[in-house]
Amino acid sequence: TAAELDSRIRAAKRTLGDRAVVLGHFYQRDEVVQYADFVGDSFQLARAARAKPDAEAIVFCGVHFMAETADLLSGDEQSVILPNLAAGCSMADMANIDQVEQCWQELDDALGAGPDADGLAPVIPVTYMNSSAALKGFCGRHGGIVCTSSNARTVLDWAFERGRRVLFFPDQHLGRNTAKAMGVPEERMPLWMPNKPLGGMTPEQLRDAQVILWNGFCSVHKRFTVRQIEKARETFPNVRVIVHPECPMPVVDAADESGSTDYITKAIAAAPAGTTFAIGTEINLVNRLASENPQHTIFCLDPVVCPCSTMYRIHPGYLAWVLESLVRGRVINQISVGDDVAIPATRALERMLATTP
Ligand code: CIZ
Ligand code: SF4
Repeated sequence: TAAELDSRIRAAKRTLGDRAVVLGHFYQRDEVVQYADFVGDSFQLARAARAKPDAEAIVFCGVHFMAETADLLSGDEQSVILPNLAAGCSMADMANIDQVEQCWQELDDALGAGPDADGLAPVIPVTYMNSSAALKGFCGRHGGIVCTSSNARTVLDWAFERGRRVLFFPDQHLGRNTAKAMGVPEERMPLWMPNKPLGGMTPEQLRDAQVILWNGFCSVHKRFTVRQIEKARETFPNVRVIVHPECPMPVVDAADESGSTDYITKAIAAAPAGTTFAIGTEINLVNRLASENPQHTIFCLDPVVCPCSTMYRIHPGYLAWVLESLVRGRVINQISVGDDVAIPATRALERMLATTP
């Protein structure tokens, strides 16, 4: 029962004390978040892991790529545990490393590998944090970098100082919304379709491209529509609509603002009491923001509940299981990135940190 699970989890956490730290992503359900020592986005949680060097085990309630990032940024002696190994991310899975290598080979053949007369590389690979460690490592090996939804624009500026074009993984929407805000015309941000020769584009399109967008998306944020924004405005004429930049471009354009979880949280905190917000992001986060901010009216743009189905795979039962195993001295469901990937992936992350400390 829920009460039994609750007392098992609390007892295990008490026994483990500082030896284990439980991290909870913003999109986790409240039944899990209640046990988290830190709650945050993927990058904040990876940093929280590093800030707890005494914790032998980091129990990461989130999805696979986030646990990998925590392993990259945490100490060598710390083990990162994902309570349910089936908690992946469909977006991260859309940029499969073999397809990425294939794409890179084709780009090399079409554009040449070396820098041009201005010293600019033909393509700089940039990956969103929401990607496998293997893809971060790929970017690290090819002069590329990682970005988050908060610093995507700064990171693209960094990339354009070094290259003619950016190859952006895996979220086409974050890439397109960011490039558009920087003034890149839409016809110069073609979509790369894996498994099509030259990604399905013509040699001219490729030559003129500024941002080549990998064909990935988040199934949660892709659901938001312009119609939902219109409806919210019909019902609440003064509503402030904020959406995450993983939403499609027409939705970002129709919203009043777009921004990362951190942006949304700060905008809500800074608003005068009594503001009405319609938010286009994951439902667990929106509901939590609503209950933590009773001075405002806050609702999710999508009336049909849309949690992230893979985040949802972390259940208190799995948490009890991994914590009790730790009590018995057993590390299960460990996520460990091998050095061949970890070294270049960390390099790509460090480039980002140097750009946006
Ligand atoms: O969409 C996601 O999964 C996000 C924004 C995660 C994160 O914490 O970066
Ligand atoms: Fe992946 Fe989207 Fe779920 Fe985030 S919300 S973990 S990007 S599927």
